Amino acid sequence: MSAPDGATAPDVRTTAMGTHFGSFLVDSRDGEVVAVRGHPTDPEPSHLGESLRHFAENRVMRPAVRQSWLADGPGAATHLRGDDPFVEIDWDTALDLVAAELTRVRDDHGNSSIFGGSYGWGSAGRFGLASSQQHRFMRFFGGCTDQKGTYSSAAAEAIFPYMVGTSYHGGLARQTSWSVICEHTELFVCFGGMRASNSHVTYGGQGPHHHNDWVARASKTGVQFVNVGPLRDDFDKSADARWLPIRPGTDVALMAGIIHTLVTDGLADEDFLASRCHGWDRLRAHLLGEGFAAACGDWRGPAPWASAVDYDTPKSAQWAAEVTGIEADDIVSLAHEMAAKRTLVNLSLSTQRAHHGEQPYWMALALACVLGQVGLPGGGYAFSFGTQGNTGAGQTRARIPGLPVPMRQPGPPTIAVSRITEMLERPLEPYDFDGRRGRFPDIRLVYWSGGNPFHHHQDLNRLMRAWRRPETIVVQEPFWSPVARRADIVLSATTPLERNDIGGAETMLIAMAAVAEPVGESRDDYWIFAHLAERLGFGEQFTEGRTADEWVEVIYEIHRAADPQAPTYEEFRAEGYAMAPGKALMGEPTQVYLDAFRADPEGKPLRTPSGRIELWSETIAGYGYDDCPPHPAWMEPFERLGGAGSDRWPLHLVSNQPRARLHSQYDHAAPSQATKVAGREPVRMHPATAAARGIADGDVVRLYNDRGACLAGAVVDDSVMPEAVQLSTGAWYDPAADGTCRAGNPNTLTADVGTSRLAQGPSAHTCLVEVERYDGEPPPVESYSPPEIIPLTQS
Ligand SMILES: Nc1nc2c(c(=O)[nH]1)N[C@H]1C(S)=C(S)[C@@H](COP(=O)(O)OP(=O)(O)OC[C@H]3O[C@@H](n4cnc5c(=O)[nH]c(N)nc54)[C@H](O)[C@@H]3O)O[C@H]1N2
Ligand SMILES: Nc1nc2c(c(=O)[nH]1)N[C@H]1C(S)=C(S)[C@@H](COP(=O)(O)OP(=O)(O)OC[C@H]3O[C@@H](n4cnc5c(=O)[nH]c(N)nc54)[C@H](O)[C@@H]3O)O[C@H]1N2
Ligand SMILES: [Mo]
Repeated sequence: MSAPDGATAPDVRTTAMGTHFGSFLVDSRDGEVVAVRGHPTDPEPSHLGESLRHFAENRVMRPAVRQSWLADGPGAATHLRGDDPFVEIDWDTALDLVAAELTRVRDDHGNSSIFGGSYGWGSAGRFGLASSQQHRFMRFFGGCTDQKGTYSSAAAEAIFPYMVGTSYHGGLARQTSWSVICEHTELFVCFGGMRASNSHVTYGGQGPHHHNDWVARASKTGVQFVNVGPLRDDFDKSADARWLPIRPGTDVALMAGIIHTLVTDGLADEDFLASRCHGWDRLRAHLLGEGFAAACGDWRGPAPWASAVDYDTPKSAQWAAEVTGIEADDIVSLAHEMAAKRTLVNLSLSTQRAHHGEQPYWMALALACVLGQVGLPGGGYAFSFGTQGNTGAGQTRARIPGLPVPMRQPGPPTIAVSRITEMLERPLEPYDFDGRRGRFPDIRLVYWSGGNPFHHHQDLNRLMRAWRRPETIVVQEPFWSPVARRADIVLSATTPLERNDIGGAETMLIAMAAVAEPVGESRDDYWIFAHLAERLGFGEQFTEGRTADEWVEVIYEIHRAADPQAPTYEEFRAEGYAMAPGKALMGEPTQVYLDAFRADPEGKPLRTPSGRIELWSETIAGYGYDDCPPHPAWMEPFERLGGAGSDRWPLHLVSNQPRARLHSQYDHAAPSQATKVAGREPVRMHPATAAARGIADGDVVRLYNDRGACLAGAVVDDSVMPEAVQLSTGAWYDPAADGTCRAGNPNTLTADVGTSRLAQGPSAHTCLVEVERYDGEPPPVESYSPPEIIPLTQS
């Protein structure tokens, strides 16, 4: 593309790059990135772009095999995964090894014994996305055990169809627009706040950033934000949000207390509840504490949830105060204010990444229904504002095609994505998932590309033990990341900066262009899978005879066939980007969530069994789960402040998304490293919390519970409620011999428990800990330098 303003010298080349955190212009000289600038269309580019300058650091230079595996074959000394040195090998040898191992495992144990779910964010390229590459490869290979759902929104995804008859992701695109909010909303109550840094990111490619601009505009037009959550700064100061600190994991109790107040004070919108909701009578009986018979008496099947739900205690403001730590008077006045004003109730995803995470999304919908404002301009129910970039900005994703992935084979099973440790621990044992009873497969080989389970999974020391069970683990990774170090065979992959691709940035296509030759002997994921496919006899099927660059062009042409106004491929590459006109209209800038249903509930029913919003689900009742009742309900989580575990572990761990990186990506690079305290991930705590433990700003501290421990650098800050500590995710897992992570990864502390048998989602945000000052010389962090490598020439 032509050099736009800002290119500094004639030998500097400017190319475009699309990422999950926005689009950028990359200035490079001789394959080195000299500057990363926000795309001209982006009013507020993310500072995360700076990380791209570090794409060549800490790289896997060529294929490498764990020494014991190379010497003694599959299953050798698996307890040394993560400790063994790696032996470099050439590509031919590596591809032969992997092809032979895939064949052996498939022939001896069947396709189900290969786990190829490969969860993770990888690249934002429509062609290069490693997980699509891998799925295409695995499906031509005959299939593998796959995964369903996400770490992001599993519980919301599971409960949505039962509540409103649409998918969670379908609902995302239909969110009430900011322009409507600015005009009509008076009170915007946000469970989990609206963290500005989180809104930098959208899976698959973030377009121009508009979130902060909208928040500022809304604030100026008089929208009062309420931040319900453990951190004051989950809202930018400029939004002037009212902070309501709550014990994390107790939002459902607060919502129940508000509903109870509305009902007993005669403020419930009984017309709306009667005409547009199904099951309100039952839910009301439950919340008023009228007993099981009043709430569920006419249910004829077994009701195992009855033992987990309290039907006898009224869920009054007083009751809610004891659970949440919020004063009863404050709950009552919030309830009255919500009823008096045009009120929008928003949930971040954090509220559902917790034990019984299905319930906050369901109870918040019930609350919006009791207020009777669902479907009114600026009122009702909202989600993902502040969780994902540009929610409500009237700008949705154009359908930009990607690499075609064949249908899944019927044979091998699908597990809930975050049940991986259990799957490895309990082969062939049964488990429940969303109304089905399945059996865990007997996994012999794990194949991963574009994700980092030693970032994303909970209770990493437990995962580490389960990770010893498969005979072979293959990982495709550009960097010596925590998962690469724990593989048997590492195939060195390129980053998006070493290949051409198409980025789909919401309503924009980005002509992602290589700025450098592949680092070392790394190869594109496509090249790797294509060469494996050739060895396995389906090369032609996998590649269709195309090079990577030819595929990129074909994908563009598929897009162009659907959009005749799109420029030619050559024009697109020369310009560096193209808009996808027309498709922007998918996200009407003045839309209101569920307005059509509200206006005409008979004519435009929801796709639920009753055609209405379901506050009671006959289908869920039929599942007979003890941990997911057929109506929204407060259920005690396995631990919480003021509840189970808090006598020994008095602090709640908030392991939220990091500001300075994307999950674990580029944690080794300068922007993320600049945020470290005492060389470790910063942990924020209230001055009183620090003082009570003799902790000062900058100290190395140890966080611990029964599951594990990690070190971190203390930051004393009164933006954190006194009973919580905040340690963001993503520090590169660096366990010492006793499992203590020296870098500060919170997933050494979190529990690996499914949200319920419905969603089986991750419960990362349900976690109690204690913190102490670390006295003595803290051990150095080792995860940012490569493991011990025996170079190719010596092996
Ligand atoms: N405690 C706690 N844990 C959490 C969460 C939480 O809130 N609390 N949040 C969860 C959530 S919402 C998510 S989405 C997950 C995220 O978990 P992941 O998506 O697994 O995390 P990433 O660090 O983005 O991992 C992407 C990996 O892909 C690699 N990669 C990048 N580009 C390429 C490429 O082109 N090719 C290949 N082969 N590899 C590439 C990167 O180097 C990196 O190792 O974490 C979850 N974990
Ligand atoms: N910069 C950056 N942005 C990101 C990402 C990233 O890695 N980096 N990851 C992206 C991804 S994959 C996802 S899924 C989204 C996730 O988006 P979310 O799930 O919304 O994000 P979190 O950061 O986990 O949580 C947001 C806030 O919720 C609060 N919170 C935690 N637990 C509770 C609770 O029980 N109740 C209440 N009321 N509040 C609570 C915390 O204070 C936290 O700061 O973020 C995306 N945005
Ligand atoms: Mo996520």
